Amino acid sequence: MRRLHFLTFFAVLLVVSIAPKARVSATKSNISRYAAPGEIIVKLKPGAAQLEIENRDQRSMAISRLAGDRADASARAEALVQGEPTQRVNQIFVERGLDRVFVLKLDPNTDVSAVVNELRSLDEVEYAEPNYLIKLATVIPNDPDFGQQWALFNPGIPVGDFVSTPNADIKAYRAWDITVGSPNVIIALTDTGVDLAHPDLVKNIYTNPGEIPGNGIDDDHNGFIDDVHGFNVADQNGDTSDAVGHGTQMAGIIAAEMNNNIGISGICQSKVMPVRFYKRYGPDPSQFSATVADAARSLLYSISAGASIINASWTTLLDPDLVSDQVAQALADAVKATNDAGVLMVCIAGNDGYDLDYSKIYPASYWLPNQIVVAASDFNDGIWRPVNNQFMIQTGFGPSSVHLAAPGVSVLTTQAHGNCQLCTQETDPSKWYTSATGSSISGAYVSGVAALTKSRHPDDSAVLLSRRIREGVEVTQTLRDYVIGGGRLSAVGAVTRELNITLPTLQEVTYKAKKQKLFVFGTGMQQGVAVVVGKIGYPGKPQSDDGTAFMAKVPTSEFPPGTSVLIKLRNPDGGESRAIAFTR
Ligand SMILES: [Ca+2]
Ligand SMILES: [Ca+2]
Ligand SMILES: [Ca+2]
Repeated sequence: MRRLHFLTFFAVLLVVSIAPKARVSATKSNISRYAAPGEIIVKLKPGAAQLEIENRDQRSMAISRLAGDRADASARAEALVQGEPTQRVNQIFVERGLDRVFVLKLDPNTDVSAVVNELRSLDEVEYAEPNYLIKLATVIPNDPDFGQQWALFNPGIPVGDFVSTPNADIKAYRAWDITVGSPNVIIALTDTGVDLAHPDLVKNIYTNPGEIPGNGIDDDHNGFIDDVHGFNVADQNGDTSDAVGHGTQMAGIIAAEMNNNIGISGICQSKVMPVRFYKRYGPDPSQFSATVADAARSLLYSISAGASIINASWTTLLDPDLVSDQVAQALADAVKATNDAGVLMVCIAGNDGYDLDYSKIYPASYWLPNQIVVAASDFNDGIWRPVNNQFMIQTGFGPSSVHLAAPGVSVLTTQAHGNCQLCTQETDPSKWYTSATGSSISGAYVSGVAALTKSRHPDDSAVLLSRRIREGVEVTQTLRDYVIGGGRLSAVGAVTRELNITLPTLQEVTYKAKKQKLFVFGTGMQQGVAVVVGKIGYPGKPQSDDGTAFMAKVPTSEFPPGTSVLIKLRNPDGGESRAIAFTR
């Protein structure tokens, strides 16, 4: 593990700025520096008596009473799943047990680690964990003129005081000869919100066509009131303006408007859907925070709203002394749901110089098939190092755990205006731009390229999109020790990449309802094939030596009698069979 000394300063700054509330009880327990005071995420086991209680308030009370004496009159348990997801999405959530996850809110002075330990010993409880905090991964250089759009096309332009290397760029211009991105592709930006009034972003912000703003009614019946330009899962309303200024930086990289004679150009002209999970709790710009529970909710909303790509330029703020204990299981459940739903999830290696081969950073380290993990590279195709110490590494990396690198140093992007920590006070919109550095930025580049690739190949699953991006990289010697194969993102490489895939054929399906076993018969099925029922993939187990029969455990609820259900096969390499309709 390599770490930066001077980053300690940054870490302290972030902890203080993100979690000022935590200072109240910081002396009590180390956990309070890393988790929301008094908050615990608890997942009940299937069949727990509390889940049977129909009345929401009574159920909340019953669950909070699991904390015993520590649950005073104000204690409550909020369901992790918000709104009322559609049947298809709800199936995924139920399959993952997300409907059994609750956020327990106790007195802020509660000794959280003691309660967590008690809850873990109860029969009803599957897991319990502190509600850890989330941290952003952008650094702002001091020099406002530092940034350029070198990352898109670099003929060797100077970047600030530095010389850059020609062709150390992602070849965006060549990809744009093929596609600039379809407006039908939605990138969910799970972040701090977006400056919705920014003239270089306004055209490419997603608008929900079925929702009437500000009438307090869920017009499109998706379970979320007034979700016009995405949703604010932290405050449970339609306000997706930028609470911090971070999301606006991401939005500009991904989809700033091209050829409008102002500012910059994003990688794609697809639609960015802000899913805000950062909360402001006071007038001072430093008063914001975010928790694992709300990050998980942002992922669930992204699934519900039909995004095909999720940008996650953030990581959990884990206590380095307790890392092995801190898998953030509720976040893992939510990421698994994004995998079930076939949404590509772009994750970052973080800004703390950790080697992810040895240190776990979440969500990157869940390492599910729909996740792609990125580290930050600079304008010479080098790994991102601090300017004043070329022996240190600043980005997270991993020669066998990080898929690729993408530009993350001193790039020009859009800046939010108004009253927020990373906001500009300028009134002239032509000055609403900033230079930004960090693996967050690298994540945004990958999301933009993913949107271009999806626009070119609309039927691609998350796995196929990920493969085109990973196999379309430019291999560099300079990055070889830091990311798998030494690859740096290439937009033209991803968009033009042809894949070798094995297309399975599904010939016959039988279902044994009593044992909940679905048998599939066909050809071309690989080890690890998934049987996809509706949208959910179930792992297939081989039933014959010649690989022509597999079995998956699928609950009866998937097959309402008399209803036609589509079933298909998906090989681990991304090859999918034609779907056949099955009726029980
Ligand atoms: Ca709605
Ligand atoms: Ca409405
Ligand atoms: Ca522009």
